[in-house]
Amino acid sequence: MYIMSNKYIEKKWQKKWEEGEIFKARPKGKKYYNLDQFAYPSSYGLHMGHARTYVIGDVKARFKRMQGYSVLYPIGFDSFGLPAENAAIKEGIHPKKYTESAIKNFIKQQKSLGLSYDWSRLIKTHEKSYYKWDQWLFLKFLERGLAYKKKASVNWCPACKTVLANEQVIRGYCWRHSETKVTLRELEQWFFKITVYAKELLGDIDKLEWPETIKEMQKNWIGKSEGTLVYFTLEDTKEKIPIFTTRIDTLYGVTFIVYAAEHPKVLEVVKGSPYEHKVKAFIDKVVIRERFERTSEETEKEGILLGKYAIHPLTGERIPIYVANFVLYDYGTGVVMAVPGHDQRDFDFAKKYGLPIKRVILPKSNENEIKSAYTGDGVLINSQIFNGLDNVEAIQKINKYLKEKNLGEKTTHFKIRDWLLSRQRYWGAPIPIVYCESCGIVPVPENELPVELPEDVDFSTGGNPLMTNKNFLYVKCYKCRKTATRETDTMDTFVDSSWYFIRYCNPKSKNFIDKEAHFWLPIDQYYSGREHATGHLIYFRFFTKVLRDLGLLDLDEPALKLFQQGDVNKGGFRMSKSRGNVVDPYDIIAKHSADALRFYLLFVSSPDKALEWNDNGIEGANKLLRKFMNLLKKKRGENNIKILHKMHRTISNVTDDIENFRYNSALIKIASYIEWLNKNNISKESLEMACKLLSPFCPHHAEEAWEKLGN
Ligand code: ANZ
Ligand code: ZN
Ligand code: ZN
Repeated sequence: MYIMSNKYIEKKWQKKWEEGEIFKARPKGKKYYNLDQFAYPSSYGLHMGHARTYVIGDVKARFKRMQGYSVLYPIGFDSFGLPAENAAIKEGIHPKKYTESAIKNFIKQQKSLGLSYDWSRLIKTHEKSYYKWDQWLFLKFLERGLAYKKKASVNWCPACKTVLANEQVIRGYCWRHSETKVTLRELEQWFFKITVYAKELLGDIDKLEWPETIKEMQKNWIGKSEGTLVYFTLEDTKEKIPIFTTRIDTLYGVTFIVYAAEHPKVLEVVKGSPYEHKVKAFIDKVVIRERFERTSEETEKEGILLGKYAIHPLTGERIPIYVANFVLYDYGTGVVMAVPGHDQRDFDFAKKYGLPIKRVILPKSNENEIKSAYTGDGVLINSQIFNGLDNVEAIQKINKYLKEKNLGEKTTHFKIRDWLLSRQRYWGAPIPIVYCESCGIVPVPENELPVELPEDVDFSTGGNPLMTNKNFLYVKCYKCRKTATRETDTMDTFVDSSWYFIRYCNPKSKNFIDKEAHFWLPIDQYYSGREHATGHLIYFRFFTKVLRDLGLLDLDEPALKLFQQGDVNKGGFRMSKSRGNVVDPYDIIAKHSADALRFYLLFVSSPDKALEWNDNGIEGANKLLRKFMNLLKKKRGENNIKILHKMHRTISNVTDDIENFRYNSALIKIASYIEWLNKNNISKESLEMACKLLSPFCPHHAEEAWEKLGN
């Protein structure tokens, strides 16, 4: 009876599913919002890594439907972004054309896997019906003071005459001009004030059922640091130098002060001094030429004297001031009190430049010579009135003392920075702002949205192509009707993916949010990779909180559960185009079957662990499917205790395994059940149960057998 080809079975059921709108999400009853991360439609198409995560999500969706849930399982395309624009520049294809053909191909591949998406909710971020809402949200953020403009430095290629994204800068050179060094330029750019939410974003992490590694990465990224703001003074001018430290207990061990190279004070204090020239050259080297390497651990610490002194707040000592590459401008106050006795970076620097190293906390072991920084706890020494205190206690005492003398105070710093959303790029959502000579920055009124991205632009000029369309560029000011110019920056594509999960709830609605959104949200199960831990996975949490505060959502968090799939490797390396070790899922499906591929991807390893691709593995999957289909030929009898026992045990175990993403273990039990049926007397019910158990994993074969059994 197993004469129907795999191809035929797959086509047949995929067609039936589509025509019957089987997977259309209907908002009633118990809901389950199952979400695969947005797809980026690259022209390479879908690779095995995608195939694996999609199949993992699809099993869950099918399983939850079988349990009686209304399942929302949508898909869409994050279709703006740099790669499409690069292709346009390099190959002369319009990004829209490039993107749309890539999407078509992607959908074909997704469908061939038999994924049970609700295709009626498909969204594409490059369509104006979508990005209109990016713009609308931008205006809301602006009203709330959560969007603002400030100067920030960007990578600039003098040959391209354009801004480069970080990934277009290769070891300090332009990706298209390997001879041209990238420089820095200060441009006015738009930011979202994510820092306002730093505390809440951090505090709520523990409410999430997410992989610990991702939660840890977010905590570090947000980076809460409790410390002290202490004031040294500049000897010459008596100006205060505010310094952030987490180790105020080491205050008496400070032997020099270090500024970040970008700090404006540096040039100010050396101006007109004999040090000026050298300091300028040093800054130029660090800030521009070594920009990309300097924060790495291995980079040699380097600095230069400013020829100025700071006065220690408690001892009154004169302390030399340096500028060096290892201090970051945008952390703390951009200046460090260096304690080489207890901080290893400071120690390395002091060794290199022959600066004094002083212990102020007694190391636990005896020492004749100081060989490295001592970073442990201990008792304070060389610290005047604080001598003899335990260092943790000393932090409290010194803080109190400084506060009384107005020399410092306790403070908390976060590492997270505001989100720079401006891109000097064409292929993105235009920021809805115009600039008018009389009125200044004028937001585009809501009823004028969307600000449409024009198709007719010139990619050959270098620069931002949007500036080449005069009809786009010049506009009547919305306030005074005089000629104004449009903002030509477009939005970071992470804006698009920060709220897409809301749009799926009502993709065609005239409102941003309607009743259905409240039904489906929050996401019950999300699938995303660790590469998004400190990007997308923070941004969509931030948006959710802002939307809540705007009164649009009543949620604190977008996704309660997050699943992170393991890599797909071949030859021990993660599959990737650049490594040349990709296996195309489409080829495997064409050669074998979607169900065989699905089975294989889920069987060989636990979904959260790496999977080593093996070309022979797929044969095993085929064999099992054949065995399963051959059961249909077997003579069927009545249920008996033995059958019922085996069957119900399997149901119970498999259910539990699927619930907990132990798909491989579920499949082992299903395979053994099929094996058992093969060797024992079987009933119709036990066979039907095999179909049901297998159907989330290999839905085409399961449906076919189910139908053959008369259902
Ligand atoms: C004195 C000191 C002594 C420090 C000691 C550490 C150990 P976290 O915990 O990451 O917040 N720091 C402050 N601002 C900096 C900047 N802009 N660039 C580089 N380093 C900076 O780290 C806080 C510590 O990092 C601060 O405490 C400061 O060094 C350094 F035994 O001050 B510490
Ligand atoms: Zn260039
Ligand atoms: Zn105006």
